[in-house]
Amino acid sequence: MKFKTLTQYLVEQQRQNKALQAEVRLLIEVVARACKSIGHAVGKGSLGGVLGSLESENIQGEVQKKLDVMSNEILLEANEWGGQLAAMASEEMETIHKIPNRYPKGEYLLLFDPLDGSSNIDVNVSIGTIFSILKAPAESAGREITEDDFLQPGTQQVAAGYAVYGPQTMLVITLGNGVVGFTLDRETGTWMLTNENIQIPADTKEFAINMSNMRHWAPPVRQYIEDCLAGKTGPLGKDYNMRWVASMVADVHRILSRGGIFMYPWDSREPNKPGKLRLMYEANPMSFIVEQAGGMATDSVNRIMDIQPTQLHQRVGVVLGSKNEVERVRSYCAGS
Ligand code: AHM
Ligand code: MG
Repeated sequence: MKFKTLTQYLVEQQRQNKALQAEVRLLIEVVARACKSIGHAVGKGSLGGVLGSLESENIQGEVQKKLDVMSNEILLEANEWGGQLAAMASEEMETIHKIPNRYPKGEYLLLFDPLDGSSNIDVNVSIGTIFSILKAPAESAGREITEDDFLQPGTQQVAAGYAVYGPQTMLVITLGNGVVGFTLDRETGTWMLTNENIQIPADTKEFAINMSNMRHWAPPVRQYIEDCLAGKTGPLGKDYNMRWVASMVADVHRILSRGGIFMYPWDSREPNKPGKLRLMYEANPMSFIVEQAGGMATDSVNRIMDIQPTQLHQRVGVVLGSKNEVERVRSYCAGS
């Protein structure tokens, strides 16, 4: 079987869609190359001396793993010099990373979670990289980029994607016209188009949530999960299955592969925060991908991509996946 390469796919996309700028195509290629390097580092594990934690904490107060920091550096270095970007922002950095003056600047903004699923790094379970591309506001031309320039709703994303480092290394992207997946041929180091037109089934019998937080959830979320657990004879009339990898990338990848609902809702452990996951680096790019695959993504009630961000590291509740099931959760939560 002959597969297209990522480069071929992107060049063809650009021919078909004149609005797709060459800069975006190049940017995705650079991000994909950086993901390949991260995948190599992840794959070396103890042999590369990359496992374990550092003394440092990130802006969210989380202890940084060596691979979190390495992945962040790989992405910064790879993307700094190409001339497509005005600035970058990362889950692992307090503020934005401006393109140094020695390099040309472009008009795009790149945001990423360099290594998602940090708790799985040292136990050899799938982890990933998530990214989102925005355009810098037109009025920022000729002046320094600021954090405020990044505070655009998810609907403004030009492209988004993730790489999952699992049994296979895969890259899933959207340019706003559907979702496609590439598998890394580890022998030739080439991303090959293996999954065209990815679609999430509208119905599902599989949910993903960290059940250990049940006592902290809002009553409607608790009610929904109790109804799922009640099975065929309960109000939902279905026997549900449960999966929780604790790497959003892996959980979302499963949903893109066979449907399901992923939930990390608000809970009372941190009552003043709307959720655990980050809007700009995790929720927005994943919502763009899920919507482009025919699914739905909400903060439990409202569409995530419509949220006007007020802070770079803003958090949000996340309920995404199979449309009818996300809609069901919305009806539980909106009624409360
Ligand atoms: P991270 O970006 O620090 O790795 O945290 C995000 C991860 C998600 O990938 C995953 O869905 C969630 O945290 C798991 O959280 P928990 O350990 O509370 O189940
Ligand atoms: Mg993360």
